[in-house]
Amino acid sequence: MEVTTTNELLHGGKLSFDHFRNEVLKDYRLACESREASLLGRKEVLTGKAKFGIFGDGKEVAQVAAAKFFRPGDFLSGYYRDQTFAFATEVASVEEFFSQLYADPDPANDPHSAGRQMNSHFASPFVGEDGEWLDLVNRKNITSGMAPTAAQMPRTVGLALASKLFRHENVFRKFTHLSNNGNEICFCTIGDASTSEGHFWETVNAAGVMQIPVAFFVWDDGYGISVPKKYQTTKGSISEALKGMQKKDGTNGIEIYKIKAWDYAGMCEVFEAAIQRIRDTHTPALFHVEEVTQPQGHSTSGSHERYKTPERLAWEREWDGNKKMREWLLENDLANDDELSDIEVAAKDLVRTSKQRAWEKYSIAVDAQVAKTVSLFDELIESGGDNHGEIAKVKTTLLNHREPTRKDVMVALHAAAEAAQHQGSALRSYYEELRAEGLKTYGSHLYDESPHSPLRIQGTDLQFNPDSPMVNGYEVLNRYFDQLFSANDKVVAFGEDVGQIGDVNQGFAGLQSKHGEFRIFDCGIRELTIMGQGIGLAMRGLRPIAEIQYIDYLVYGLQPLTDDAATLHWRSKGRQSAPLVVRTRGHRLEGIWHSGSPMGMMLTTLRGLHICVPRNMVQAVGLYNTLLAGNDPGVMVECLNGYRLKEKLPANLLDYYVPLGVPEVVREGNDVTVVSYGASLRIVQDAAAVLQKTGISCEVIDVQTLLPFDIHHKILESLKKTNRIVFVDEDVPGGATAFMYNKVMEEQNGYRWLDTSPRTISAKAHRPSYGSDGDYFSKPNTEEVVDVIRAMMQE
Ligand SMILES: Cc1ncc(C[n+]2csc(CCOP(=O)(O)OP(=O)(O)O)c2C)c(N)n1
Ligand SMILES: [Mg+2]
Repeated sequence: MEVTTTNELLHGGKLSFDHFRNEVLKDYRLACESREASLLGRKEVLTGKAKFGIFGDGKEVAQVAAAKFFRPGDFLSGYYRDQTFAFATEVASVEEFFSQLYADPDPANDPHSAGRQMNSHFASPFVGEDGEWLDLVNRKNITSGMAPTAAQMPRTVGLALASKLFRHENVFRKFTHLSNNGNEICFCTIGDASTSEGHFWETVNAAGVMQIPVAFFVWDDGYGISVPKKYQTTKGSISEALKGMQKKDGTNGIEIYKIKAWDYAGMCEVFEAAIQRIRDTHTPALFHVEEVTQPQGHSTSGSHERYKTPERLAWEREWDGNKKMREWLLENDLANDDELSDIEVAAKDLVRTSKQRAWEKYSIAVDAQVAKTVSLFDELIESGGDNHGEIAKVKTTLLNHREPTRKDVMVALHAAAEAAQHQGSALRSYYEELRAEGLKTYGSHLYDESPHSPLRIQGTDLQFNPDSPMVNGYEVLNRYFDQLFSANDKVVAFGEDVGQIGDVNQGFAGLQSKHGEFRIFDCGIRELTIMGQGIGLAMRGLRPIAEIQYIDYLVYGLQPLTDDAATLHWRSKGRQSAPLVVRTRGHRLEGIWHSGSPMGMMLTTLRGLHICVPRNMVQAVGLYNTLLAGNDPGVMVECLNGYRLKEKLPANLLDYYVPLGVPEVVREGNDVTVVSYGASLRIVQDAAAVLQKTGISCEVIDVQTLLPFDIHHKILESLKKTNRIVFVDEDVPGGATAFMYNKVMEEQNGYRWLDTSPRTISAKAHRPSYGSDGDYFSKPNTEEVVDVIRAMMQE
C-alpha cells in the first residue's frame, strides 16, 4: 500500500494538487458538519427534545487532523468531546449522534449505547452476538465513552500495552484478528482540567515506564467548566508540568509536542511524523493542543458568559478553529469564498436532514404506543363505564405532551387502569406488556447473554489419583497456573510482585521464567492503572488476570472497575466486553489494612462482575476455570490464611469447574442453617463441631459466589428443613451478611419458614485491630457463633 504523507501533500509533493485539495476540503466539510451538529444539538436540548447535550465545538479542526493518522486496528479511549473524531473515522454518523442525543433505545438507531448513554459517548463493536471477538485489526475501534473526568485513562494503559505484548510474545502471534504485529496505537483524549486527576498522572507515568504506544491529546481550552488553568495545573501548562517525564536519549519517558488547535497545517505536520514514530518505536507521546475554544460553553447546563471575560469570549470568536481553517484555505488559494460557502451550506443541509431522520425514527416507536393507548382509552370512554370522565382526563393529559415519552405512556396507562379498576384489564395488560419490554430494553446485558456467558458453565467433579498428594494451598494454585499458561495462550497475569517472585504467596512462583515476561510480569504500585491495564487488555481480546495484592487496596483500583468494567457490556448493549479477572486475597491476616473483607462495598459497586469467594484453593481453581470460560469480568477473593493449609491436589485442575451461583452444603445438619463463605467458614465449622457435642446439628452452607447468589435457592431448601438461619462473615455489620439475609428473606421468601428470628454475625464496625487479641475482638469468632446459635435454639 502506498502511504501518502501529509508532508508531501502540504509541500506540494508527488500527489496531484487536486487530490491534496480534495483531502483538505473534505476535512473542512467534516469540521463544518460537526460544528453544525453541535449548534443544532444544543437547540434540540433547549427546545426540550433532548435532556442534556455536551458537544465538541472548538475541537473540530484538531480532531480531523488527528483522525487522518488513526488507522484500522487503532483504538480511541476518549471523552465526551470526540464527536468530530467519531465522524471522521466513520465510527459514528451524524444521524446516530442525534439518535443518541434523543436517547433512542433502538440499537439500530443508536448502536453506540442503545439510548443508555448521554450524547457523544461512542462505541464501536468489539464482540459479535455470538460472543466471539470480531476482527479488530481491520476496523477503527472506539472504546465506549464515560462521563467521569479522566475515567478513560486507566484502560488506555491496557489498550496500548496489548500492542507491546502482541509484538513481543510469540504465542500471541496467531491472533491475527486481534493485532498486526502490535502496530496499533491507542489514541487517548482528555480535557486540560481533567489532567488534574491522579488518573492522568498514573497513566502517563505507566506509559513512560513501560514504553507503550499511546498518543495522548490534551485539549486545552483553559477551563474545566468554570475553573481556569491557574487552579488546575502547575505552571498553568500541562506540557511544562510534564517536562521531567520527557524522553531523552537513552531514557524512557514520553515525547511532548505543543501545537495550536486552529493551526490545521501545523497539526497535520506534527501528527504525521510523531504518530508514525509512536507506531514504529512504541514510545508514547503527548500532544498539548493549546488555544482550544469552546464556542457554546461547557454543556447545555450553563452559560460560559458567567465565568469568561468579554475579552476571552472575543478572543475565542477570533481564534475559532473552523474560522481559521477557512482563512487558511483562502490564503493558500485552495478554495474561493463561493466554494467554501457551498460546503458550509451542504454541511448544514446534511446535519438538518440527519437530525430530522433521527427524530422521526425515535418518535415512530413512541407514537405507536401513544396511538394504541389512546385507542384503548377510547374503547372504555365509548362504552360509557363509570369512570369514563377520569379516563378522558388522563387521555387529554397524555395528548397534551408535545413530545410524549414512554414514561408518559406508562403513567397514563397506570392512572387509567386505576380509575377503571375491573374494567381496565386491557389497560393493565398493555401496561404490563410495555413494562416488561421497557425493563428488557433498558436492563439487558448487565452480564453476557451470548453462548459465552459463564453462567452456562456446568460444574464438574473433582478427580484424584490414588497417589494424589496433600499440598499447601498456594501449591495447588501454582500447579494450576502453570498448566493454565500452557493450555490457554490468551492468558496474562500481572500485578505488584507477580513476575519475578511469583506473587507474595507464590501462586506464580517460577512461572515467569517458564512462560515468559510478556505473560507473567511485575507492575509498579498503581492499583488504579493495574485495573485499567486489565480492562484494556481484555477489550483487545486477551484474558488478563490482574492482581490487587490485598483486598484492602481494591479501593485504589475500584473506580475503573465500577465505572468501566462493571458497566461496559451494559452501556454498549453488548457491543463491548472486558472479561478481566481480578485476583486478590483477603479476609484474614493482621491489622487494619491486611485483613479487611469489604465485600459489601464490592457488592454494591461491582454489579456487572461476578464475585467469587472460594473457601480454599481447589475451589478457587474451579472458579478460575469458570470465569476464564466466559466473557464477563469477575473478582476472585482468595483466603489469605488458606495458602498454607493442606489440600489434596486434584488430577483434573484444568477440567474442574465450579458453577457460579451454586452454594455447596459443606456440613449437613437439621437444627440450624449457617450460611457463610471464605475464611469465616472455618470458624463456622469449628462452632458446628462444638455445638454437635451438645446435640445441636448445624447445616453449613458455603455460598461460593456472592454475585450471582444462590440462583437455584438451595439455601431455602435447607431453611425449610431447619427453620433457623444465621449468616456469618467478616465484613462490617450491614455488609455482605445483610445482602445474603435480604436475598434469602425477600427474594427466596425465606421468612415463611422461620421458627426463630434470623441472625447475622459479622465483624465489628471498626477496622480489625492488630495482633491476635485485636483480631479476636474485631472479627467473629467460634465462641460467638456457638453462643448465637445456642440462643437461637433456646428461643
Ligand atoms: C470525576 C468527575 N468529577 C467532576 C465531573 C463534572 N465535570 C464534567 S466535565 C468537567 C470539566 C472538565 O474539564 P476539562 O477536562 O478541561 O474538559 P473540557 O470539558 O473543558 O473539554 C467537570 C468538572 C465529572 N464528570 N467527573
Ligand atoms: Mg477544558
